[in-house]
Amino acid sequence: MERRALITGITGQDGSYLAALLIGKGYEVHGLVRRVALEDPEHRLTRLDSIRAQVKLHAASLESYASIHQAVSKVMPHECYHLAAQSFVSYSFDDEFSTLNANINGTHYLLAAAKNLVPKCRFYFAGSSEMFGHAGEVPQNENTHFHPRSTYGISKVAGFDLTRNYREAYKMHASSGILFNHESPRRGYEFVTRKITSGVARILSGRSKELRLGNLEAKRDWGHAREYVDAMWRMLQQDDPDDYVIATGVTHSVREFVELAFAHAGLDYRQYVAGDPDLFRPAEVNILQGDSSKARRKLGWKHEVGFEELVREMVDADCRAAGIERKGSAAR
Ligand code: G4F
Repeated sequence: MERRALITGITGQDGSYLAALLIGKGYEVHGLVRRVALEDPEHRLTRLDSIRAQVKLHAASLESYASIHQAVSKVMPHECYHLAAQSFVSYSFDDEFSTLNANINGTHYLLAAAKNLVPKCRFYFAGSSEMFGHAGEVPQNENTHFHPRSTYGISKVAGFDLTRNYREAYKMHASSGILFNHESPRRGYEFVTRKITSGVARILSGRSKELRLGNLEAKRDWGHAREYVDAMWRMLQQDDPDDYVIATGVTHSVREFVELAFAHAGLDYRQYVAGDPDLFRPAEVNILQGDSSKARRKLGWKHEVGFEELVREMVDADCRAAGIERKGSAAR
């Protein structure tokens, strides 16, 4: 029997990798997108270019229960992956209200529509290591207390609690992945890793002379997004719903990322990177490091791509996109 999957946030980094994974497994893949994306496909659907003919897109707004209800009733999915969110932590300080509204209500609307229309649908919620925030222990696992440090983190805790409550109250197969930072050449330019690797390419091509960054001492557990979407799928194949930390278990500072990215391009970052106090956050998450032993044990999931390989892949991709040919850069 063909299985139907519905993905919110399908146009993003994770959504596009997940859609390709599910197509490869024989799913009929549907995506919820904003109407503007359908009207401007050249700019807004680029990550779906290679699979565009194989996905069915439906216009809906996460701010409208009616539009979500309508889309879910059309698709009647067997599996639903809720990835869409205002996901840029820094922006959540600029507009706390819209971050909370979009992220909490969007999750609630989708859960409610699934419960009303397809109660046997398996549901995935994209939780985040930002829920741990100012964590009391390192590394963090599924039992670590949440202490979010932004409205983004708070909205994800609320989404996590909603998902757990639908599981307990309505017996839905609803699971949350607590994903640590995951990157790739498809990462949005606003996030620090892509800002750095695209900045390296701009400097190499002579289009820029410096890169302005905020807190270089923050530490993150960075993995590859392509591997992390596989964990999402594995969660929904389990007999019972549950919550899982997905991480590499290794942490590096932003400074280490910068140093390696510039060095890979043959540059010394100290000559190009300038500190910008405006880019520091009002409340920072100083260190994230995940313990994904439960996912390894129960899902059989593990990461393969390490920090150095990830940084090199992102620098190489941005250099290629900028038309820079360098010796030894791996084509992918
Ligand atoms: O790349 P970031 O913006 O990612 P952040 O805040 O860790 O959040 C990402 O990962 C979460 C999972 O843990 C997701 F839930 C979330 O949606 C998102 O994908 O910032 C990483 C670190 C921060 O400590 C930040 O202060 O980099 C530091 N940083 C230093 N300079 C900067 C900059 N971040 C950005 N975006 N831009 C800078 O110029």
